[in-house]
Amino acid sequence: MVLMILSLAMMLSCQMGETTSTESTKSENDKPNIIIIYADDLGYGDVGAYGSTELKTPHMDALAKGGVRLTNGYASSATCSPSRYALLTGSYPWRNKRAKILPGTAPLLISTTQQTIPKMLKAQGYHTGIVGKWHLGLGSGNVNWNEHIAPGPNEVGFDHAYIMAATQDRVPTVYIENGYVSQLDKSDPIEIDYAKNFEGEPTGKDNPELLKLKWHHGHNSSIVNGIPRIGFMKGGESAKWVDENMADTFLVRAQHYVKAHKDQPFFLYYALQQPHVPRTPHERFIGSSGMGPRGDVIVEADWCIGEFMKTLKEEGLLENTIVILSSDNGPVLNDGYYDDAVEKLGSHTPSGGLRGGKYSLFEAGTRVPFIVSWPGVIKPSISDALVSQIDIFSSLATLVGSELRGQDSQDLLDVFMGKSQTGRDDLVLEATTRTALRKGSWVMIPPYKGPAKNDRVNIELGNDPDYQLYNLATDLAQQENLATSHADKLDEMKALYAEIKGSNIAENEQLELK
Ligand code: NG6
Ligand code: CA
Repeated sequence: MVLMILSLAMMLSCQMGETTSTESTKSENDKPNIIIIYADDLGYGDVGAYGSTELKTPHMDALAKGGVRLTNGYASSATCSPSRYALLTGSYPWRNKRAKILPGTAPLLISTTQQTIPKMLKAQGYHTGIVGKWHLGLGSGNVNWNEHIAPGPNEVGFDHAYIMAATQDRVPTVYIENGYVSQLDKSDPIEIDYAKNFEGEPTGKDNPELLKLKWHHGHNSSIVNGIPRIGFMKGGESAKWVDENMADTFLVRAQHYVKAHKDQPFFLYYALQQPHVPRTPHERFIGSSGMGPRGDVIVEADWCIGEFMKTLKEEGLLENTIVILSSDNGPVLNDGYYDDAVEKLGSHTPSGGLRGGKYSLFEAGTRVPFIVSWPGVIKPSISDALVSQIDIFSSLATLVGSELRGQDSQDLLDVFMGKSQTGRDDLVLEATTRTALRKGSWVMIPPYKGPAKNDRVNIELGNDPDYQLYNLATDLAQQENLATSHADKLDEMKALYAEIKGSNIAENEQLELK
């Protein structure tokens, strides 16, 4: 019956001189859909395909199994905003002095004149969408959250945007759809301030009795949904998100986006909020990992990826869609709330044996899960090639026939397609405005002032008064500093580092060049 109706419809459309839907889809399908699934603070060792045995991530593992699993894939930075900036623009974050962890009131970090992946793809006929975490600033200062909020994602290339402005732990705790706060009641306007509270409003610091989640450090300003946040917020009651529903909300939006735009090539940036704090699994996932909320939200994120992939399959898009899965920076356990991340970790190692974690110049800060899947096109493989998320820009440009290139972005399409094992020669790694250089298997970290370790998060930052030099080929865990014993190598690295960074040497950098 269905078939009959279909063939009748096709006959009719042919008679009317139109191409059949099958034909038009085929020609458009020459350009694959492109999806970037970007987790927040997911560590190298948090994924089964990267060695996690305690924490199960079957859906991420399935992507890895069917695609290229990169073992030397890096986020450009050990924190969020700089990594996202670099991912979308193909430029090193340290070129932009404002590319630091942004408050919810920060102006847009990407210039509207800058090239971005979505702009580049739009010019090649793609529809472009973002669902999830933005954290790249909005407006041009002093945003009025009750009116049209711009510039933002729509002004840097996204046709459609359904986002949270900053992080789940920062105000405003509302969703923003194409520049407008979703579900806002104008008679209860939103006010945001990162410096001072609004009179009479409770805070995490003064009203512990109102909290369902206790703060450990930071996170003691406004309370939303029983969770103390960074920054002060007043009003906007009807628009406030329910943290426990966030995963479902973004998933449904991402699925809807795919269904709505499947008839033209599309680019979707699906930016998951997990496992960043506050970790608030939906009740379906509570207890699912045995590791407390951090593990549970990773299980939840993995489920979301599975559901999302199911939608691609149901819509017949699997074979014409590239899915890139990665994370914006490495893992952290206690990032400011008492949520048992440390206490219930058991034998799981989020860093996968790498040194450091989020905020760190050591490997676990920036080396992240990095998977490229395109069923039927990419032959499953494991690649040790050195690649950065910065390279996605130019590689996708080549794929879709664009001549545009990101400033620091290398065309590594063949690596991402599993056809070559030759990645970058070198890469500058960044962590909270400090930088280091990787070249081949060597990593050089210049001297930095500052504590060796951030005790609150219990992570070694990579700071040392002396140069550090590690050979990852023999010392993946960065235990043996070879700066003295390999002085020639150190000099070579210093010279290249100075050449790449040029005048962009950070203020706290104790760089001594001969
Ligand atoms: C830090 C927050 C941390 C997290 C981070 C941003 C404190 C003490 N810590 O300042 O909890 O929000 O910023 O993380 O406030 S990121 O992944 O978005 O970069
Ligand atoms: Ca992050």
